[in-house]
Amino acid sequence: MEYPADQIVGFPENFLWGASSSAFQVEGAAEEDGKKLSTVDLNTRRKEGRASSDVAADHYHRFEEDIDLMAEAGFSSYRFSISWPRLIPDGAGAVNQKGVEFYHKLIDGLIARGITPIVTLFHYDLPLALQERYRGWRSRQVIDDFAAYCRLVFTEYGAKVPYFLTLNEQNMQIVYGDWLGLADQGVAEFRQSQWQINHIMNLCHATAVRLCRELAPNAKIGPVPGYVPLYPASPRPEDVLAALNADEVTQKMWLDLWVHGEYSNFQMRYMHDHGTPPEMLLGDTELLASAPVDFIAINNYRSNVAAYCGLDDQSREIGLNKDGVPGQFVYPKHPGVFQQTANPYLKMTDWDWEIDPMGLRFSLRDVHNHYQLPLMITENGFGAHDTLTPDGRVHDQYRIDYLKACIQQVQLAINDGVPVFSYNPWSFTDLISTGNGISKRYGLVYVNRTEDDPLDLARIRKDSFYWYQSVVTSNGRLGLWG
Ligand code: BGP
Repeated sequence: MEYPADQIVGFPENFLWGASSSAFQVEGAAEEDGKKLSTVDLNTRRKEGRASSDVAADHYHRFEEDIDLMAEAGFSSYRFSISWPRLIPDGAGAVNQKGVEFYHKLIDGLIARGITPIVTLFHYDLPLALQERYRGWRSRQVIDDFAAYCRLVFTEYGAKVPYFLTLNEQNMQIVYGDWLGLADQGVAEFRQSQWQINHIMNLCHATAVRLCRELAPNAKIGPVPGYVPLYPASPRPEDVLAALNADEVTQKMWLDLWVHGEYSNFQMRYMHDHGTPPEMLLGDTELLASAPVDFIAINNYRSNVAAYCGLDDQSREIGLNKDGVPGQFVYPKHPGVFQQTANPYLKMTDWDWEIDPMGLRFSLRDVHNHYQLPLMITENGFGAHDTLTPDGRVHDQYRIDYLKACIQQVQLAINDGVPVFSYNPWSFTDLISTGNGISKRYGLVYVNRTEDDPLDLARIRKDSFYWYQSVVTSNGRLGLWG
């Protein structure tokens, strides 16, 4: 729908404006004050020539300065994750009081500044000890250990935090395979066990929802999928069905389960044909069915195109662009299901991500049409090679252009009737990317460091900071349409 300018409603008065981060990408202090390593910490260390999570953006030591800057920007929300191995260094057993105190200070500091904490329980940082002890997500033991961790989080912070998120982008962790170290014995082995891993993650998700109800009854909890609209390559029915397939097998399968509490016939069939279906034990079905969510949080950066892929075609794994030189992305092929292709109508970032603000509105409409739940946006952003210019500034007009177009689309989705209640772009300060160190920057605030030298880690407000500040402080009345 298009609307005349005078018919575009504003953002609701209590709309939450903020930004987003995750522990291993922003905190640093990877082995300090009792914290031990996570699987993803180790992963970042293995990426040659890339900044690791050892220092990252040093938020652990500079969080007061960072939340002062958030207050200056006028934020009313901040989405971040708690590090499991900072709270329970070995994944199970002894609690690290210094870690517990750190998040109390962070949460109290936010609340004192009028900023609502939105807390992710798990953002890729599985305690390394659990990977070494029983291969992490491959063992059902992780469900009990995750439950103990969640119990600690809800008991300590549940009265202060109104919104919790379960496992960040569980769907993408499975779809991308070897992206974050899940394929520790190769992609072929991972593909055989992926549905078992995913099932165990689903049980962890459901366990977290149930514990939240019990221990933090005033808080709301929801899942946070990576959401990528899937457009058909053409009106050819084969392509349209391929897009439907792609949508199901990369995201709707997960959302259906989290919202409806059971695997659909389609999912069961797909899991059976692509790997090994999960082992269902007594009580699993009941657990999954007993954990309806309160809202859905979505992370959206781009859209994809799907085309027909015949059964006799060669299968091909996705290949992410990891160095920011355009043209590296490898489009995956799933014979009999779909293949991903380029979108001739959209420009791409240097990392070959389609630039598609309207895709955000599409996502919000699509998810709300299917599930009829309130929505928040927990990630959306523009990764770029930013430059600190001789005037001591970062002129990131490209990021302003992108975020402005995205927020316009959020406003239009609200006009369409979608109940969106919070927007948190990725990221507040620069932080380390999942695969590209510090070279792929997303922040509204520049962090002065290079890949191999932490320099002074100074915080420098980018042009996008000032622009976003005007949007936030005017509740979207300034900076969007003029
Ligand atoms: C999301 C992750 C984030 C973040 C973001 C940008 O999928 O939840 O952790 O990193 O993507 O991705 P990247 O860092 O690879 O550019």
